[in-house]
Amino acid sequence: MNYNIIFCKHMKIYINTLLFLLLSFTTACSQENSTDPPEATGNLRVAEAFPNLSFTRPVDLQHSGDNSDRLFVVEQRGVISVVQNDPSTTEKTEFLAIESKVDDSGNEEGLLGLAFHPNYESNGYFYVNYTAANPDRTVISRFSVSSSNPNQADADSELVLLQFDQPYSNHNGGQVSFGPDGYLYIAVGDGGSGGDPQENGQNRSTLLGSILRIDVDQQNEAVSYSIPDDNPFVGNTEGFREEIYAYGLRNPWRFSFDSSNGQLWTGDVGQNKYEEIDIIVKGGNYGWNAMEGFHCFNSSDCDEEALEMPVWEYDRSQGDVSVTGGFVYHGEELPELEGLYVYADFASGRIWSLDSNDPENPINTELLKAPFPISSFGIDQNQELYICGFDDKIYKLSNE
Ligand SMILES: [Ca+2]
Ligand SMILES: [Ca+2]
Ligand SMILES: [Ca+2]
Repeated sequence: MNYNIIFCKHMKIYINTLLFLLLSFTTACSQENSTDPPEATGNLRVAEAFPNLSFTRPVDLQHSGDNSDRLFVVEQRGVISVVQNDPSTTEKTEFLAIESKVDDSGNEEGLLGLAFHPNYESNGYFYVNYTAANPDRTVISRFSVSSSNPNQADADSELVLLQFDQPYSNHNGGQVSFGPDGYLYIAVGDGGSGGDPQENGQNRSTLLGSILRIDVDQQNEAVSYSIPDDNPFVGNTEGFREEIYAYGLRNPWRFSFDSSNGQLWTGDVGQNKYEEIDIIVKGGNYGWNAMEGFHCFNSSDCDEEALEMPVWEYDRSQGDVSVTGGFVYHGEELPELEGLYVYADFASGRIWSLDSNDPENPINTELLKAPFPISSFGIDQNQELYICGFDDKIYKLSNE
């Protein structure tokens, strides 16, 4: 046993915890100094969805699409819990536990995303996105539910679809989601460090800095997926990875599809100045690291031609640090949000709605400032919106 490695790993966890506490502390201070009401602006407030339950560093929330009204909460350490979607529930069941496979020693590492197959009810397949060590890498895998217990996955059923090296511990993307086309979309960050030192964002011969799209239902001879025929770089002769759907992204941690029109919305985390919201189009180049938001990055002049501009950006002047992409709301409980994109800032806890019906004049409205960091949003089978609080609780927006 190499105690040095274990010691270093624990030191790394300790340092990351300190950094996180520092970030939380800074957030708490800025909230105290704010003249805004701490919890509510307008009629909306945050309310605990499951007052009797806590989750350790929840980073994703999904439903299984089988009308069972269950919610699956992903904990960064490598655990997925399942709960019945009832606010009075006192029970959570461990659906999958893969801590031994997952490397969560870095603040942005761990089990980061979960997607249920569109035919989950019949095939029992679900997909995860996690980081692993030796070597540091991202793993995209399929698992199966147990044949005898719908609240238990078969931990031995892993089929690895895709792995790629991670040069630094941060910027690992995280989202995995099926699009309305039935293909699996995967968020991949630029690899990490700061400023994209390896220039992965603009390099289409790496998967880093992209949103990928693969077909998990057709297996190629060599790998357990195939490339959709109409992926934008299919058949290229320049060595571009054919999995790439869009590129020039820094860390598109969370994305989602608008269920009314299929538009793909993402929050792309910025470097030091601007956080951005993008609508992702096939083959689009979102500019990183030539641009950060609407601005040239590290230069006074950059070539904006052929780049996709954000729908919206915000700067960091009000204590915001890192965008958490959300959903275009189509639930029933909050009719005032119908058709609006709801998203947040991780550190400040501010939650906004964005109306981009007139793309030339998007209307961004602050809904409220939550008193906790916001790692992710999720929806249930009725498209009602949930919030993963990094205070280990799950919340809903409420107008009551
Ligand atoms: Ca990384
Ligand atoms: Ca790339
Ligand atoms: Ca951009």
